[in-house]
Amino acid sequence: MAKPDLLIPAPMHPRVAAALAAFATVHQPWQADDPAAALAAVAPRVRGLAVSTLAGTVDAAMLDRFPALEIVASFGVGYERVDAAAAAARDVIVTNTPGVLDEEVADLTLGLLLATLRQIPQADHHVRAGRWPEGAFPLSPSLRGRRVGLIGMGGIGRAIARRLEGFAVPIAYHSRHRRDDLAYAYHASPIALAEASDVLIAIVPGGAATRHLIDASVLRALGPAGVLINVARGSVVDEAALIAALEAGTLLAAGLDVFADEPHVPAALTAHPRCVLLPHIGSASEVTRAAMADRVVANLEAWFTGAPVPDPVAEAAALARRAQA
Ligand code: 8YV
Repeated sequence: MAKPDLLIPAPMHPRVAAALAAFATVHQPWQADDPAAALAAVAPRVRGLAVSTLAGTVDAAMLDRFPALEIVASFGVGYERVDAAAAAARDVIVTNTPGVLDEEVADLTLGLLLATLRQIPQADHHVRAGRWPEGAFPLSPSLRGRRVGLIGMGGIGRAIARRLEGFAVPIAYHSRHRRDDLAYAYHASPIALAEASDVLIAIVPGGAATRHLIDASVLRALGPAGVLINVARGSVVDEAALIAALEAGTLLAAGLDVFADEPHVPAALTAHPRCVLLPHIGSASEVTRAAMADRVVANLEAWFTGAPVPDPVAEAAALARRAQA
C-alpha cells in the first residue's frame, strides 16, 4: 500500500518526523524555500497532520485546505487550538497526548509554588548580584499554614494533589463535577474555592469554556495574602485583573508558567517583585517531550495501520469507535 502523506505544518519535536518516516511520506513545508507553494502542492494529498498545541490554530478553514484529511494528531494534552468539533463534522479524528506529561507538569507546579512562596529566584538573584554581604535576604512568605485550592482535577490536577499530600497542607478543589473517588473538599464554584484557599492553582483545560474563569472577583476572594499559580493556560486568568490585584496589594504573589499572549509577557508582570515567571515549560523536559512525541507518532501509526487509536479526544470518540466497528 502507498505510504500516507503526512504534514507537519510548523516546527515540532524532531523525533516525530524521524519516526513517521518509517511508514509515511512526511512533508515539512516550512523547511522549503517557498513554504506556501510547498504546502499548496501537497495539500490535496495530505491524510494526516501532526500539529503542536501552541504553534497555530487548526480551524474549519484550515481543515478545508486538506480534502483527503483523516486525522489531526496534536502534540500536547490541551488541544483548544484544534477545532475538534469542526474536524468531527468532516469525519476527521483528533488525538492528543494525555497521561505522559501529568507527573512532569505536577513536578514543575510544586517547584513553581515553592519558588513563588519562598522567593527562590529572587534569593538566587540576591546572591548572584553580590548583595548577600550587604545584608540577609528578607524573610519570605511560606507554604506552612496555607490551604491549597486546585481549579481543575484531571490527570495533572490529581498528580499535583498527590504531591501536596506530602507537604501536609489542606487540599480542596473545584471542577465541573465532584469526583466521588477523591476525599479532598469540593467547592461548587471558583469563588467558593478561592474564599476557602490561601493558594489557588489553575490546572484546567483552555478554550472558551474556561476563559477568565479566574477573574477579579475570584482574585478578591483569594484575598491580600493569597497566591495564584497558573500552569493551565493564560486565557484561564484575567491577566489585567491579576496585574491590578498585584499592583494594589490585594493579592500577595503569583507564579505563572502561562500567559495571555505568549511569548509576550506584560512589563507589569516582569517588573513585579513578587512574581515568578516561566516560559511555558510545564512539560518541557527532554524525557517528557520525547514521550509526547512518541504519543503523536503512536496515534498516527495506529490510525494508518487500522489499529485502535490510543488517544482520541472527546469530540472524536464516536469516530474512533466507528473506525473499529
Ligand atoms: C506544551 C501543553 O507546552 O500539553 C499541553 O497542553 O501546554 C504543553 O505540554 C505544548 O504541548 C507544546 O506544544
